[in-house]
This record gives sequence, structure tokens and C-alpha cells, in this order.
Amino acid sequence: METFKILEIKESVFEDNNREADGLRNELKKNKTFLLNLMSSPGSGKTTTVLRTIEALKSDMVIGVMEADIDSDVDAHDVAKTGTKVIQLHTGGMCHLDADMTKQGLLGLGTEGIDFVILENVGNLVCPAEFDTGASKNAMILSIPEGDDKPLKYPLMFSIVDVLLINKIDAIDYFDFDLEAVKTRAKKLNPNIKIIPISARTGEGIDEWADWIRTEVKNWKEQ
Ligand SMILES: Nc1nc2c(ncn2[C@@H]2O[C@H](COP(=O)(O)OP(=O)(O)OP(=O)(O)O)[C@@H](O)[C@H]2O)c(=O)[nH]1
Ligand SMILES: [Mg+2]
Repeated sequence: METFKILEIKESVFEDNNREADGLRNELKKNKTFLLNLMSSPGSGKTTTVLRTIEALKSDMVIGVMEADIDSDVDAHDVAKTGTKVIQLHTGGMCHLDADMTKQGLLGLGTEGIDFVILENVGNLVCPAEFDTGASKNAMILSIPEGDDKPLKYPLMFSIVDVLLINKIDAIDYFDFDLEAVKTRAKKLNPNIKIIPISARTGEGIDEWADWIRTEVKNWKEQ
């Protein structure tokens, strides 16, 4: 009978990445830079939310933005117009960022004197959930048109984030979206998840989101 080894490559990839991510988090803590990893499906409103967040927080802290996409630089252009320090990262076809790519991005951005870095991850509800980027905290956006069944279909993403922003709340009357059902489904996967309904278009809910960031940035610096 032939014998052969079975190698769990995926597991070792994750273990290496987790080690790298912990190292990056420690460096960020020493530098007193808070890194937020923002994830969602394509088009759910990450860039629009980033722009609103910059507007709400720019007088309180120095902000930097990393825009990750497979290709294009349209998102970085939008952020650059606000005068915020920004870098566009191209993943070369990869549907997520890992800790090493995030570290390269931070080096490229230059974090000296920056209090708060937002990483807009590649638009995808699957791969980014699997890779710890080394971020201080993780947030995701689910937008109303995507449907209230997403916590059932993509449970990992909902279970690993600290905050769930439910965006495009201004459009709720036009969609068959059960807000309470999403809250219940997300809490079942992740009892500690903070859920904030927002509209990046009208600004609804942005104050609560900005307050959460202010508190987290302060705690990060004091730790
Ligand atoms: N009605 C409504 N539209 C929104 C809202 N937020 C974003 N949009 C619109 O949704 C579309 C996509 O928004 P983006 O911010 O580019 O989404 P994204 O997640 O950054 O997209 P990718 O980077 O391509 O993954 C744009 O047309 C926005 O104007 C919102 O709160 N309400
Ligand atoms: Mg975007």
C-alpha cells in the first residue's frame, strides 16, 4: 500500500499570518497608531463611509487611509481630495490583504504622527474575514440592498468583527430588509458585536460611529 503525507498548507499559512499580525499589532501599539480594518462586499459604501468618518474626526486626530483594491485608484483619488494622507494598494488579483501586505502598506503610507489609519480592504465578504491584518479592531459594512440573509450566508465575517455598520439605512423603505432579523442573526454569531445603522449619504448614525472610534483610539494610546 502506498503511503503519503497530508500537509494542511492552509493551516500553516494562517498560523504564519497570525504570528505576523500579532507582531504588527504590537508595533502599532508602541507607535500609538490605531489601525481599523474596514471590510464589506463591493459597493456597500466603504469609501463613502471613510469620507464621512474623515469629516467627523479630522479636527480630533491625524488620519491616514489605505485603499486596497485589485486594480484602479479611484477610491484613493476621492480620499486625497479631502487632504488626508492616503495610499492605494494593489493586491495583484488577491481578494484580501494579509498581515505582511498590510505592513508593506503602512510602510508606504508612513505612520509617523498618525493617530488613526483606516484600511479599506478589498470588497469581498469571504477572503478578508480569514486573514488577520494586524488591525487594532475590525469593522464591516452590510448595506440594505444586499439583503438581511447575509449573516446566514457569510457567518465568518460577522463573527470576527467588532462593529457591524448597517449602511444605506436611508433606502430601507425600498427594500425587503428586516433590520431586527439582521441584529438577531449577527448577535447569535457574535454576542459582543456592536451594531450601528448608518447612512453614509445623509450622515445618520455617523456621530455614534465616530464616538466609538474616538474611544477606541484613546484606549489604544493609553494601553
Ligand atoms: N443611498 C445610499 N447610497 C450610498 C450610501 N453609501 C454609499 N452609497 C452609494 O453606493 C455606491 C457605492 O459606494 P462606495 O462607497 O463606492 O462603496 P465601496 O464599498 O467603497 O465600493 P468598492 O470599493 O467598489 O468595494 C455609490 O454610488 C455611493 O454613492 C448610503 O448610505 N445611501
Ligand atoms: Mg471603495
